[in-house]
Amino acid sequence: MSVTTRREGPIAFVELNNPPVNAIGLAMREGLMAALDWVDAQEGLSRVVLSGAGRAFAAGADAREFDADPVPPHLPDVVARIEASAVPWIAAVSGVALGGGCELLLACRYRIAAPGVQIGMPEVTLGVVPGAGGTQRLPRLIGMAKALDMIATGRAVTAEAAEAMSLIDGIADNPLFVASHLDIGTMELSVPVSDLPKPVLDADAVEAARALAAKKTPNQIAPLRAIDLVASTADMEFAEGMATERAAFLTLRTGDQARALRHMFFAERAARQPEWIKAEPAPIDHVAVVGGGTMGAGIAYALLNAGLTVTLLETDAEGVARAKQNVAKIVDASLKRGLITGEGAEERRARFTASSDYAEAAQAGLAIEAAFESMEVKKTVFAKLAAHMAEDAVLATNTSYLDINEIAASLPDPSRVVGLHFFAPAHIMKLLEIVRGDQTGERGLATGFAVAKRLRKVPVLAGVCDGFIGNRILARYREAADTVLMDGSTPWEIDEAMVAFGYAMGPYEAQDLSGLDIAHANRRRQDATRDPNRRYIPIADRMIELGKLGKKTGAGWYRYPGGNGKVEDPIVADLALEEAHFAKITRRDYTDDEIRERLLLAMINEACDILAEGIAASAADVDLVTVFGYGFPRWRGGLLHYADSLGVPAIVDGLRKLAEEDPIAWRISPVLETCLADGIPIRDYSAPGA
Ligand code: T1G
Repeated sequence: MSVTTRREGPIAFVELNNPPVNAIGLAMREGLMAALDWVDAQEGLSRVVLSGAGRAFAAGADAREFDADPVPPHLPDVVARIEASAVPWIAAVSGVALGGGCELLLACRYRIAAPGVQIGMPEVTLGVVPGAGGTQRLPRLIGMAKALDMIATGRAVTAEAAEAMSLIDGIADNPLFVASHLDIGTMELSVPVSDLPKPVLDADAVEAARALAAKKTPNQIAPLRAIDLVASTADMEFAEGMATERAAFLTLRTGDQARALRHMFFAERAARQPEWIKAEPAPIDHVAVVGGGTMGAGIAYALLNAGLTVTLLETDAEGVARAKQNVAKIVDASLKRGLITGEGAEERRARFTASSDYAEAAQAGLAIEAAFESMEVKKTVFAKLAAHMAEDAVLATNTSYLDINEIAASLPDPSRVVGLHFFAPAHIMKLLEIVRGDQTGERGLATGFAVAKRLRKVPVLAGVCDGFIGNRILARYREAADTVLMDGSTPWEIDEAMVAFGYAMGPYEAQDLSGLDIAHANRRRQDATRDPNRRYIPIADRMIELGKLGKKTGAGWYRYPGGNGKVEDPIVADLALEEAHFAKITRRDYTDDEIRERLLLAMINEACDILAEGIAASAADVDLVTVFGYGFPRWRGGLLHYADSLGVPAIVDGLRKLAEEDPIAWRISPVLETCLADGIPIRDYSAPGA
């Protein structure tokens, strides 16, 4: 039952009940209409108290319905009936009241909330605008500036903030009790919000909202549309405003951006431990981290942030001191940014120790190795961990590229080894690749998913290959970029083309941040297995020879005078010209579209091979990796959701044309051939035997 009704004397109770978060689907809208009919049929009611069962008031409209045509009763009509009810509706809010849930609030004549609630209109995060009167009622109730901030950013507000802006009328530990004991007879109920005067146009706030949207959500349509709708309330009559809002909502929800953002919303929630993993995870209350460098310190802090106890292991006293300093720096930075309190910092410090004595980690149920990227170093570390920790402790490596099968094979029990690939900065980036070695046992995998859940990371199961899912795709992205660079472009033209696509930064600026030496080490590691017939672009190697390692050396693909903003470097442009000359290449200009086509098709092609090999379990997993680990624009839905929006035929056509230039580099993935032959999107492909 989605809506339950009951009566106690003159008080009617209507409860939203669609676990887990009272998403407002068709059944709930029908239930509310039935409740309104029931209320209308009652005699002697003083009020209707509206509440939500469980941990939410209502999480908003059921986004799973947005792909289908809307089915009446429509939520704006339900909201309008509540607002027009002869018997005043009183909202008793606990948990969250988001989107349509907040719009139900606005239909009520009095709103009381519990401490700790979150009230907001996050529709733009799903690529739509409020569709049940939010853009019309909210500015009337709280003013244009505050309504713009909530609706254009999707940011929720606390009970206190909501009360301060008159979005709610009061805060109480037991809102249901207070709502049912209000002295309706004497108190002044708010007039129906839609009857409130139009808000005054706050042109500065509108301009500020547009500027913020351009900065925070570039290329996204919904925030700008929402701003227009809120701004128009200054002179548009309510009914006209409602019609305009509804039309905007219906148009946006079937658009590419809304489909992409909905895809990401649900893919992120579906990213959890697969059913087939039955084993119990190792205890993770106490975790050993090996290596106190950037990654190790970031991982340690992520664990501390999740309330876990961390023993960080280093090789010697100097390493221990460096590790302590690195972790302390992160704690202090979090403190300075107000992310944690002084007490929180102390509490984290109390759960952190660093030592060169592996015996101090003997009680830990899990170890995460983040030592130097050398196979010999890792084998030594794992031998010491195995010697000091319980036999059933899970031993994880954070390696980005090295073969975890080889690490595992060096231990008596290889089943306890799993890859936990964090992304820098490890305490901020949400992606966690859980790498399943040939021998990795279910306990190791279950432990990886348990860590992801505890740290609120997005877990993606990956098979063992060079670079797993994300770095393998990244390698192709960079190779395609270097090829375009060699054949006629510049790092800044290529970066600009990809920023225009929606990346926060292009491949060259990104590499300057991470350091060119990492990719260089990987190219050297791959020398022995590289296809001699595959084109090799030597420009990046020349950069290393010139000591241009990136921002950390003051110069990489760009120069960073004084360590600040990036400046195009003519030396780099000349380097490309020189290498092209040596290779007897006739360079040409590349348009932004040509650059984007090459870099995106290279990644799509590689991602399809990753699906074929079972390295990734689904296209949605590849989307999670590219968005949460590599900055692929979320509003495009991730790499393969974007590919499917292009369509397999167009992708295959594009690759075939590029293959005429270079058949080896542009060999078409068999997955694309299969999808083309079967007429299916990539998301419907399943690897043989999957
Ligand atoms: N629609 C459908 N399913 C939803 C949902 C929604 N709006 N919100 C949550 N779920 C599912 C979710 O997929 C998961 O399912 C389960 O509920 C628990 O969610 C007309 C047009 C409320 C803060 O954008 O922000 O209203 O995986 O894992 O971490 O103007 O869910 O268990 O099968 O996220 O405690 C606007 C979206 C909609 C809010 C709870 N509302 N939801 O977080 O649990 S558009 C939103 C959230 C709209 C109107 C417009 C969070 C949460 P499963 P969870 P959580």
